[in-house]
This record gives sequence, C-alpha cells and structure tokens, in this order.
Amino acid sequence: NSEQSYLQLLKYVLENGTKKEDRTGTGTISTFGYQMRFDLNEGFPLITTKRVPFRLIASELIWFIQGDTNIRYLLQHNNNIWNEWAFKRWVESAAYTGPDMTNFGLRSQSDAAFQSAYEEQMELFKQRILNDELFAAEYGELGDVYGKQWRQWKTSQGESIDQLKDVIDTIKRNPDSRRLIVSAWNPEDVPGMALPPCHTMFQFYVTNGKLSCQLYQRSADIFLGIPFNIASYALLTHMVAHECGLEAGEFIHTLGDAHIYTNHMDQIKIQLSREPKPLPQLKINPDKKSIFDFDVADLAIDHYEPHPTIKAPVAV
Ligand code: DHF
Ligand code: TMP
Repeated sequence: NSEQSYLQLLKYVLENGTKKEDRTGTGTISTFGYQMRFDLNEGFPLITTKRVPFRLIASELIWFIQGDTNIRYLLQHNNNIWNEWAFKRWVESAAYTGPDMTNFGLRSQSDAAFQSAYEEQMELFKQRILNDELFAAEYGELGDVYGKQWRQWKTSQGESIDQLKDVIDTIKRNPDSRRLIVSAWNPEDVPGMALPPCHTMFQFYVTNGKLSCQLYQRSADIFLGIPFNIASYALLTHMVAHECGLEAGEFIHTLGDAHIYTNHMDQIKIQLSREPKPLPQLKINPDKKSIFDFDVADLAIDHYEPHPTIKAPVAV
C-alpha cells in the first residue's frame, strides 16, 4: 500500500543521503528533491509502522484553518507539538528571569540536571499560557505563520487576502483552473516567524470529479515531521473535497531538503524492521458542510491498528 512510498523514502535517504550540518546543531544525512504519491482511495495515509497521533494532526490543521498562530489553542486541545518554538522566544525575551535556557533542545538531551530544570520551566510556561491571557497573547504567538498567511495575507494596500477561502470558491466555480494555489511563504514576514514555513505552498487539481493536492515542502524531518505532514495534507484534501462535493484523488508530496537527523537512526532501524498494517479509514461528520466550521470531534479515524509508538527527540 501507499505506506511503502514513505518507507522507500527512509531507505533512499539512508542509502543516498550525504552528511550535512544544520541550524539546530544536531547533524543530518540529507538529499535534495524527492516526490511521493498517495492515492487517497487506498485508505487514509496515516503511517502504521509506528503510532502517529491523529488527534494532534487534526487539532493542528483546524488551528491553521481557523487562522490561529498562537499555541494557546493547541495547549487547550492538549497538543504540545509547537511548544518548543514559543518557549524559545519566551526564554530569549527580556521578561524571562528564570534559569538560563540557552540551547535547551540539545542540552536537555545530554545533561540530566539541565533536563529537569528545562522540564520545570516548560511546565510553568504552559500553565501561564493557559491561565494568563495577556501573557499568552504575547508569548504564545509564533509570528505570522501558516494560519495568518492562509487566511489573512497582508497586502501592500493594507487589506487582507483569505487564500484558503478564495481557493475553495475557485474550486467550486472553476475547477479546471491552474491557479489553485495557497502560499505560506511570505518573504516580508519570514524574519518575524518562530520557524519559517516548512510546508511552503500547495496546489489543488480537479479531474473526473476528484480533488488532488500537491505540497512543496522546503525542509523535511523525515522521521518526526513527515508522517504528520502526509496525514495533515491528506486530511485537508479530504475536507476540501467534502465541502466542494468532490471525491478525494491523490496527495503528492514534493520535498526539498529531505533529511534524517543523526539521532533518529536507531528509531528508523526499528521502524524499517516492521511490516505495514492495512491503512485506516477517515470519517468526516457529514452534517458539517464548510471546512471553516469543523471541530476536532468532526474528524475521526477508523480501523487504525499501528505498531507501537517510537519516541525520538525533536531538533529545536
Ligand atoms: N522541528 C523539527 N526539527 N522537526 C519537526 O518535525 C518539526 N515539526 C514542527 C515544528 N518544528 C519541527 C511541527 N510539527 C512533532 C511532530 C510534528 C511537529 C512537531 C513535533 C513530534 O514531536 N511528534 C512526536 C509525538 C509528539 C507528541 O505525542 O506530543 C512523534 O513521535 O511523532
Ligand atoms: P529549518 O527551518 O532549519 O529547515 O528547520 C525546520 C525543521 O523542522 C526541519 O528539520 C524540517 C522540520 N519540519 C518538518 O519536517 N515538518 C514541519 O511541518 C515543520 C513545521 C518542520
């Protein structure tokens, strides 16, 4: 099934990747330019050779679709995947007076005493984001990341463009259009973002009543990020198809710098020793018509029986 395309990517980069240093100081093996295709009619592409938490993917996507860029919503949904990048801004700000957290991502992997200090500060940070609205407004913000660019791209005229709504309207009116594009890469805003968008732009395509989507991802953490990105864009394609009265077609995933972090090697060996299971099915609440009205509870995954979780450190 289509999980093989992901497992082939892992093998391809293991065999062909070259050593490359990276911003986080972790080290990678990397290749440039790679494409995977997922036929969404074969089942929902949620990787089964390790458990991938669908709930986190759904709440992150709804957060993007709502135009939100503040981690408070994610924390309220018990989703911790963006914490480190907000925390980094907090501990680098003048207002932070706790213990030194410089380079916390790498240090917490090698220094147990530091790790417990870091975990304590992170917990305090999370509680403050949840309980203090003013603090959250300032330090929960990741900058003008995905949600902002998708829903409220600022123009030079001081207006704002709702790219996602516009593209859905165009799919309905003119499905043959070759301009069905949403871009998260806004060069003017990049310097102010906690992390410049990894999934930088996507395009829809309609033929024979089926909606396909292709994503260009400039930078791809193959073990941690990519399983989330595949499921997230497959989900988005299904949701837009649902609203437009189309079937889902293919998700095509095009990668720029496709890398394996050197501290994910043992995990990948375990994953590659496993046999993929049948892909699960996506269930969308049929009573919801517009993607802008969706809630996490309207999305569910059925018949997902993956191999166990494989933990790995995320490079910050
Ligand atoms: N930085 C890096 N280096 N890699 C990323 O994949 C990445 N992804 C970001 C932000 N920055 C990033 C946003 N998405 C996890 C997955 C996706 C994601 C961030 C983090 C992650 O840690 N996944 C864990 C489980 C997390 C959990 O259960 O809370 C996993 O095992 O898949
Ligand atoms: P970079 O900005 O230096 O490229 O670092 C970003 C890292 O995060 C890189 O390893 C790619 C990874 N990443 C993903 O793979 N998918 C994602 O959705 C996000 C946000 C990040």
